[in-house]
Amino acid sequence: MQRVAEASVVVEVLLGPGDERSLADDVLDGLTRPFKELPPKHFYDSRGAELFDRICDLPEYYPTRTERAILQERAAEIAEATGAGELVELGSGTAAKTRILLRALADAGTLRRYVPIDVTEAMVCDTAARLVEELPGLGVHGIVGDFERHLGRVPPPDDSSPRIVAFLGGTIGNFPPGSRRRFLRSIARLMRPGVDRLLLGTDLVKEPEVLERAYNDDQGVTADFNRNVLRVMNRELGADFEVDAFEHVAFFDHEREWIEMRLRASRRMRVRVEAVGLDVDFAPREELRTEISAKFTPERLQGDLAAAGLELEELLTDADGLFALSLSSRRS
Ligand code: SAH
Ligand code: AVI
Repeated sequence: MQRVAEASVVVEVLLGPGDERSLADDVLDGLTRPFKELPPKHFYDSRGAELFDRICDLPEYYPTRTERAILQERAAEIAEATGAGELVELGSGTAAKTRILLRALADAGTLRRYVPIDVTEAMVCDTAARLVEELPGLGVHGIVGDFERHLGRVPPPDDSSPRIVAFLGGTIGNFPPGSRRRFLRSIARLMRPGVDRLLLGTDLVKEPEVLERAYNDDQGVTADFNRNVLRVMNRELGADFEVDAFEHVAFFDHEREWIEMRLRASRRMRVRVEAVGLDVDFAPREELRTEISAKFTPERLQGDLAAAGLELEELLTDADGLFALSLSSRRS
């Protein structure tokens, strides 16, 4: 397949000012429960995205460098096995690791289009602009949207060449188990049986000390990232959270095999969330769950994929078995 001659960038913005509604709904739902909880997508305003970038470079946070190393070693093989002309990426962020695969697909002469989807607008726009410079002839169709709501807006494949849907970084682990399988099923709907592949990054179960260190770094960057959701609510919903009055907590839940991040109130507090007319009471040491990050065994991964109508074809891991990239296809 030939690369197109002229580069093109389209960015569709599906999130607007009214979209604090989704934050408002999540706050109304999650902060009025007996055990308070918020979904992790609200970490990622531009400051949250920068903090996540810093997390990726921390010595304690092994997933990013490990996944990058697997990609560096296996990208050419993935390019050959898939022959992909299009890469759709969910939660694309800065696409730092994705570039490795995009280059391999470009080197193989098959790459035409990249479709990144992320909630952070600046990230989608910057990444799109940079990639068309770096990879002459590449078309980018960026989507600023919520992958839980907007997968239906992913453009259909524009020719018969295979598509890779990439979901990297272990972000699938941030879904609770039931919705994780439902989400995988909606990803499968983007794929043509026998043609397209899912490239999924999953963090693997390992010694709890290694896992807990990755979410409790010495510099406190993860703590700052965790507290960022309070800043987002203050700005977007006129809330008056006292950010420093909440302590970062991250621990491995051995039974569920996931890392759980929480924010613990240092004392009794009443917080006003003006935009939704809500007063939220925190008891001393009361915790608000902000993220789960599930860790996988190959069996759990295979089970989740199978439940979504996907068939695991290849499991690529590093020598220490820290992280896995898998290639799956949709069952016909
Ligand atoms: N894929 C990158 C980034 C992972 S961080 C990597 O592997 O390093 C998770 C990314 O998903 C962030 O860029 C965040 O903005 C995005 N994200 C989180 N929830 C999202 C949602 N519901 N819809 C779209 N993007 C989301
Ligand atoms: C994006 N996601 C896979 C990260 C994780 O490890 O679950 C988010 C993160 N939370 C704390 N550190 C990094």
